[in-house]
Amino acid sequence: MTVTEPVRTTVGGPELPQERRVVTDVPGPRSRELQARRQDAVAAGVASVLPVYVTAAGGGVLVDADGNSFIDLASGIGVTGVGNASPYVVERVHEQVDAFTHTCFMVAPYEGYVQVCEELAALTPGRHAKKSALFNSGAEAVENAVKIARASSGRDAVVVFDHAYHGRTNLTMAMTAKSMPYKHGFGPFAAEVYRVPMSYPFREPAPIDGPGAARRATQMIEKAVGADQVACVVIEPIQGEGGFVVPAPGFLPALASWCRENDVLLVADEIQSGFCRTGDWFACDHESVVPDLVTTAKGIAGGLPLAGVTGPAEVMDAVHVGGLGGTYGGNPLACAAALGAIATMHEQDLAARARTLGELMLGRLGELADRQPAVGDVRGRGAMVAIELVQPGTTEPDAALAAQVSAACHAEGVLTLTCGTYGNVLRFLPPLVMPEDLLVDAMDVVAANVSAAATS
Ligand code: PLZ
Repeated sequence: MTVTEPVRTTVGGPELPQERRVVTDVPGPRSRELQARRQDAVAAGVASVLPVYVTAAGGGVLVDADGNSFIDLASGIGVTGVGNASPYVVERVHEQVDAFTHTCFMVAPYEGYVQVCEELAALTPGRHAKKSALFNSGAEAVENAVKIARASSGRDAVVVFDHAYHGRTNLTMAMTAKSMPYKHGFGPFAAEVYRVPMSYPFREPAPIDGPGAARRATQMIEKAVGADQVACVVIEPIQGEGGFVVPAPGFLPALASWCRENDVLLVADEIQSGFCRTGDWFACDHESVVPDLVTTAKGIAGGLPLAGVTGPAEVMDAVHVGGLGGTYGGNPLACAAALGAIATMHEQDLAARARTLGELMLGRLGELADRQPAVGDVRGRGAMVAIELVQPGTTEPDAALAAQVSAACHAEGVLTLTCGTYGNVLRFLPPLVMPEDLLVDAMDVVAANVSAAATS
């Protein structure tokens, strides 16, 4: 194939044609050219799921350098819930970039940072007095939540769960469960991190309800760590990278009660599940769980790097003055983007949109599971949905099938992601502004490819 001039779509956002369109091989010639340049310039350790080079994105699509238009079931790993180049985000960032780009909040502050903290206090679970600190990435937020928990409790131990993902920095690698690719060869890891069993209904060896699974975890904490040694229990209310694991009902409330009884801070890592993704502002809201600290990132700012830790004023203020911060944390452009994104979530009621998209996906995928025994489980909440692929009639993971289906979807113009400790989960994280007909089309492509690959 000769290298053709790219279709130059420089303006993205919701006005982009909302369609699946594959006009070249995937990746096409322009993307392959860029991929060759990348191979010489970009470290091999940084991988890409689908090496098509994006030129514009918006609504439910990504457009690449060859003019292909992909249905986006990734949202940049759960980031662009409001869509790419979302109008209020673009507007606010434009205004901010014209005014000033950076001062460092620790040097000379600005209103946007304060406003984002006010929003976080209002939106996160619980009506108590709350304060926040802002950072650049999810991992950095988790690190800081642990710092705050340790400073306020005077204790060292951090409890995390099987299948957890909390980041790639040294402390958060220790907190993350999966070795390859996140931890392999990168140790030694931070001390005083203890892992206990998660509630993972599909993979329980014997039936156990939510409170029972919580007791299993807290008994292990009491035996192996000692409750009075624990600064915090950190949990993703719905696990992300670990496989979109939704704990059994009652698990999170029982865990929260144990934490309260033992003066242990409960940290909800809502980095992937937060900001309307699961059909409410936060995944904890579904069972009315009020965590002590909440970590946020990803969906908060429509694609600009921003993260936060929010918690009770007295816990947050236990850290000495100057103990928290960083050069870029709460950068003015990122704060402007967050205020635009949050306004969009309110105005378009994206939590309701997430529920609608979720019902649509669960419906379609449920029908697929009924006729396809390779689909062992269909689960999720709101627009955070996944299927787990297995050897039919067992719970034996089939990672090869997940990879094969994902590649086939990519070739047909649907950007899917895999995840899970066993790599056998296909997960779906559409932008919450995705048109429904486009999502139906994407689900049909997924279903057809699961059926084709499972019976081949
Ligand atoms: N906590 C729950 O989902 C990021 C990671 C992708 P950062 N998940 C996507 C990858 O392979 O690096 C995540 C998360 C939860 C923390 C994080 C970390 O957030 O912004 O990637 O540091």
